[in-house]
Amino acid sequence: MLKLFCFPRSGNSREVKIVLAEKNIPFEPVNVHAGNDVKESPEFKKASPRGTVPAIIDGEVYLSEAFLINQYLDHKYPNPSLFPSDDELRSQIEEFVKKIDKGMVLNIGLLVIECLLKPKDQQREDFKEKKRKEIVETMKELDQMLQGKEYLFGNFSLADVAITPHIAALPILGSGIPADLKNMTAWFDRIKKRPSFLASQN
Ligand SMILES: N[C@@H](CCC(=O)N[C@@H](CS)C(=O)NCC(=O)O)C(=O)O
Repeated sequence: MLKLFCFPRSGNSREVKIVLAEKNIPFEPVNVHAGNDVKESPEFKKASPRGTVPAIIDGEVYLSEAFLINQYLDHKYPNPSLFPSDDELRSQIEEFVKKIDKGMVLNIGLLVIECLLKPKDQQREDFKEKKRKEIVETMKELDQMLQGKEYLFGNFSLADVAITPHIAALPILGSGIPADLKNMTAWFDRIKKRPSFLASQN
């Protein structure tokens, strides 16, 4: 059975869990933060040379990086398809995910460190506000992109998967989708209704 190295609150791991659930692929989750030595094991190091989760072992395939794993899964388990076959659309999604990783996901990661991992007396309020503002700027772009669409690229795809678990973390970081971003609010409501989103929570 496919093995997924992950931990419960990892947004990047959740991206892969969403795809596994959408495609109904059985898997064995291995929590690398459960007080075990998994991170030191040769199999984890082979799957994830940089030591990050998510990482998978699927037969002979050892792979890390959420988007790469999800592309691999979509290719091997094509139903339902989450990555269009059209080359132009694929490149657009690839570019989009790179941009979102750099702008949005990185900023959310920095907020997690600042708000949740640092001792209270070392947290910088001005830094938090700056990051929250940058996140809202990206959300405004997403809201425009979603005008007249159900999902970012039409049908539900790896583009939606790459961002939703991170958006879900915003409320515990003193942020969230501003109410005036109506397209994004409606989109996230649709996402939350998908069984894969619920299934990926743990
Ligand atoms: N670009 C990578 C980022 C992976 C990443 O930063 N994962 C975090 C957890 S969300 C991690 O493994 N941090 C080290 C740790 O928690 O031990 C991806 O998309 O998979």
